[in-house]
Amino acid sequence: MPTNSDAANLLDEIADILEFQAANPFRIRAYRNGARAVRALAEPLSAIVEDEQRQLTDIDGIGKDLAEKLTTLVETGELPMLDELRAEVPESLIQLMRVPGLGPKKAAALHKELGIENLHDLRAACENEQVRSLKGFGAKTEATILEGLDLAEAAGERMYWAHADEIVQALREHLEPCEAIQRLEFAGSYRRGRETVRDLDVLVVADEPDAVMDCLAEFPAVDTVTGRGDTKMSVRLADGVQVDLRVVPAESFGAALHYFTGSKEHNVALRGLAKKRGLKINEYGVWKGDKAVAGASEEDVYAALDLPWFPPELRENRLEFDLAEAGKLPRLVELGDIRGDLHMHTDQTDGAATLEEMIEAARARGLEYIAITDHSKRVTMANGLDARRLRQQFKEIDRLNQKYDDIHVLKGVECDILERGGMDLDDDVLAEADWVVASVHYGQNQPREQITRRIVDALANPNVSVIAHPTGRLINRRKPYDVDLEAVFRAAAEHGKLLELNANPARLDLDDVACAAAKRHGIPIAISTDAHRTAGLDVMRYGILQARRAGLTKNDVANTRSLKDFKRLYLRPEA
Ligand code: DGT
Ligand code: CA
Ligand code: CA
Ligand code: ZN
Repeated sequence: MPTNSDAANLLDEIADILEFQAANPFRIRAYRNGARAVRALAEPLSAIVEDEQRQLTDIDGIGKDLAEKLTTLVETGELPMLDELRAEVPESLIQLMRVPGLGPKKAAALHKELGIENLHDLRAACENEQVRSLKGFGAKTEATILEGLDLAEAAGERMYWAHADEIVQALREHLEPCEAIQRLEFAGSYRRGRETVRDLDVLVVADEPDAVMDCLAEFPAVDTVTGRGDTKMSVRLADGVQVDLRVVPAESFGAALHYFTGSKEHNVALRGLAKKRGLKINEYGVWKGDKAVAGASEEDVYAALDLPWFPPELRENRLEFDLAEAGKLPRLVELGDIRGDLHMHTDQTDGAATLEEMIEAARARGLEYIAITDHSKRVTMANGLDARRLRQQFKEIDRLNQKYDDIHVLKGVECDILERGGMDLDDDVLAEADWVVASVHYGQNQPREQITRRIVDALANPNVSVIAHPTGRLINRRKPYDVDLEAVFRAAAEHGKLLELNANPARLDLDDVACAAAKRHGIPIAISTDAHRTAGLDVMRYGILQARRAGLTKNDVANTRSLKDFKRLYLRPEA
């Protein structure tokens, strides 16, 4: 059960994110006042919630809406509104407003005026004295922020792959002009597309290692050089991320790339296979006695062991060696295979763009079909749709489908699975939709049996097409529900339903292991962006990476199908 101080912190976090989003000041103040009131309470919130004679609304600073949320929080440990907000704002921006001396308002101004996305941008802007020139900032604020950044550096979680990728892109751009570099590759968990990354591993072929290391030292985001040898260097960036650089000879590049791509488990297994053949494998090459039989390319390294080249995403010693042995190493799905996007929101609920703007954005990205899936009425804080408003939206979609001939818009809805079980909208309404995404947003802390039953029952509903973010986890921030995934897989397979791989880098839900299991059950996966604004459509690539790690091929992913095939395979005949 959350303590008063936990509850107050959560309300403050809601206020922070709302303030960052420039929400209505009265709304923000309501959460701040609520946080203060809860912090000041002389007894636990639960005592008041459990006492039938008393109401939370009796407390000064707690209105009806807040009282409801706090009751849910006390009874279930959940604050669904905060979960939604956390999924809307990139983690790097939340880190930004956490920097001591900054806060949401200033963070929003820096984001808006200077395009600052993360701690690294922030440090750069401070050091270039760009921050002091902004209205409402000054040299003193700038210095305070720099001190705050030093504090934040100690944080040290694994970062989202999406964040690692931002650093990699910047670093690539910085290193590319360095003439000493002949080849450059990022290895490690980043290359394997793992959902989180601890540090970055860079491999370089160069004649003059010193020139390369000098160049890395000049990368603007570098805070400290933590180690430097003849061919090895480690640096720490302003946001605390470590980068390991190794310079290797061209004839060993493949072996080194293989070794430092990992995973360690994959490498260990490979070493075992080499040993069986009387070979030795290390970061310099594959060896027969002291003669190198391979090393320049990864293909050579694997070929020396009679193995095919493994896509890095598969190198976890989970299924890749068995697949290779059976000659069934799959051709993995690619971003270019995607033709549709089956989960997105508009300003009718908690999205930022209009229906037409979302359609235009999807067209601009070359999508052939999309499903508009706004929230249902249970999600009051997102202004969820009731039957009347949903039918209104369907009419609007019919109208727009007349207008465009290069994209088809499916009439969809993201319908909540109620806490007590059952769907938030009546079956006659759901039957009018082409595509029904069923979601758990409330009652996430229910016992395993109860929450599993809700999801399994939803899959049995003939109107439900797919389960969205089936485990509800938020990477680094919230555990999955205690759901029996095997039971969910059995139900999905039995009823011919799909499961979602939500591509939001904070969700990536189902994860790689679960997607691979779903595939074994023959369940088609829908990789969906769950976009809440037009730019949200671009997260598809993170979902693709996770799908590749699961060994999914184009045919395993429902939204690679042509509209015609998609309709034939996954929609009711009348849709
Ligand atoms: P991370 O950084 O925790 O997200 O994950 P990785 O996989 O990037 O791990 P890292 O940076 O410690 O090492 C990079 C690669 O180097 C790793 O994937 C495999 C290889 N490696 C590191 N230590 C060992 C080891 O003790 N044995 C073997 N066989 N390989 C290792
Ligand atoms: Ca690493
Ligand atoms: Ca490393
Ligand atoms: Zn959604």
